[in-house]
Amino acid sequence: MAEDCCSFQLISGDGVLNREGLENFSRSTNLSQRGVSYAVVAIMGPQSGGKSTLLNKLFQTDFRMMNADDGRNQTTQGIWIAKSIGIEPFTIAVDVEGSDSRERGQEGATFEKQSAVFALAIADIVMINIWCHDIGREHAANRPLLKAVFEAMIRLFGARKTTLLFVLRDQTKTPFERLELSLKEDIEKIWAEIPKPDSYKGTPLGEFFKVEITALPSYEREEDKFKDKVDRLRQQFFHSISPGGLAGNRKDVQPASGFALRAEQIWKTIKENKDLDLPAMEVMVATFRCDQIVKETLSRLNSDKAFLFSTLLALINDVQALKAPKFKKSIKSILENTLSQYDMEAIYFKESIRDDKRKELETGALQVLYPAYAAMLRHLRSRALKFLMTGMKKKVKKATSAGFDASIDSIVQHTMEKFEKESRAVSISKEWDASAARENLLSEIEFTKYEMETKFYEVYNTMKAKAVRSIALGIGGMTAAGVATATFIGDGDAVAAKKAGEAASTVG
Ligand SMILES: Nc1nc2c(ncn2[C@@H]2O[C@H](COP(=O)(O)OP(=O)(O)OP(=O)(O)O)[C@@H](O)[C@H]2O)c(=O)[nH]1
Ligand SMILES: [Mg+2]
Repeated sequence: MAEDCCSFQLISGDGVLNREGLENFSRSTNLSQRGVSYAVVAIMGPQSGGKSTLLNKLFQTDFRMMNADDGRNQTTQGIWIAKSIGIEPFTIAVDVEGSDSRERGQEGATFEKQSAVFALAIADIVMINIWCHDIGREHAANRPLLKAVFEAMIRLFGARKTTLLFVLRDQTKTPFERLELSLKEDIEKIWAEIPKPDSYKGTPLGEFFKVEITALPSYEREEDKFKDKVDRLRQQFFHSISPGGLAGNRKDVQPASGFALRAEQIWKTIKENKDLDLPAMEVMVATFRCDQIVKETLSRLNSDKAFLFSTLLALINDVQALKAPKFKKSIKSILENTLSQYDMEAIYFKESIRDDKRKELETGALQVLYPAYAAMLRHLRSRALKFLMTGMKKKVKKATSAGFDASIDSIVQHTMEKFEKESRAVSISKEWDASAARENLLSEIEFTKYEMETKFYEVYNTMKAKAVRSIALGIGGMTAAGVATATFIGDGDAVAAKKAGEAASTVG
């Protein structure tokens, strides 16, 4: 299926911007994914000068062209855009309503000026489409247009270095060099005439623009030659943004993902007749877009959560996974993947804004992933408790009269150290600390210890009391109680401790 150029009317003849169409265009052409690898080419010039025809031939677009049988009436109204077909990098073609229109009358001048500012603010290359025979003519239609373009550029100075590509239509027998010279003189004259703020007085035109000139044979009279020349011109739009390319000198390129918002804001400012402060606008667009990218990335992470958590849960329950820190690796790669999705889209926006928003994304992503970490901590806590119980039981069985505490203190310490180490090993952020889980574990240990201790001393003290009672009764030698007493006096303490230890080890 042939690729769709997705042309649409961006700004109506009444100056209303079609925001939905613009968003739709960005989406369906995947414009946002282009980073700074895209170019914008606009065309301006007198009405019925063959602008739409030229764009369609150059970029295989489908802008409306005048039907020759209808007479020279206005065809393109407002501003249209389309994606050029088969050109790398992605090139947006902008078709601007013809200047000097009969239909518009007086208020046409306003729209003409507004569209000139708009075209210069968004396009890397502005084609000025003029009739060859108009060059050098004092009252030619292109003069007010050039004035409008230059004045607009003064308002935008510094923001970008636009390429002005003059396309001279219906080339006559006059040698191209003569035409070129004459046009350059014209341009310089108009440039000299326009009022400039003091700071720009004497600034050469070349500071603002890169000027290129080309001429085309008549489409109507020399169609084949026209086609050949247009094919060659089309080649110049391949790699136009590379050094030496048509737009190789452009400055302060803004990422494609902010194109829609930027176009909207630029037009709004122009309509309100306010000063276009492009650097300030870039900050606004960057903040808004980076914020949007954060939201989109987080919402993707949230919708993948069930799947991601099931993978993590399998790792939590896999004993081997803990030895090889698979859980941490896995959760870390989820976070990194989330951040890199953001980086890919946000990379060309102003660094300070991009970084601030990235931190917000990281905090948000850590919040989404936190339940998996909390589940891991619960798992580690119960592992630590099991470890403690096994250790305590072993130790308590070997307990001596030196006391219960001494025999198990080391195992408690060992358990806590193990928990600390393991919980540190699964955390991927300073914000993720295990202090609450540690507190819980400590109280659980405390309680278990208390249970065992109670049991231990219950048995130990009973036995000890029994032995003491037997001694007091003065019975020795023959009776069972006597044996117990004698044993206790000999190594009885150890026996009591052993018995107590065995009893205590049944706790839990
Ligand atoms: N003489 C001549 N006519 C042309 C040329 N290219 C296109 N045309 C004719 O000029 C008429 C206007 O063409 P469009 O492409 O609609 O011109 P436009 O500049 O887009 O017109 P508006 O959008 O109304 O400003 C059509 O009849 C075209 O066939 C050319 O190179 N020379
Ligand atoms: Mg047109």
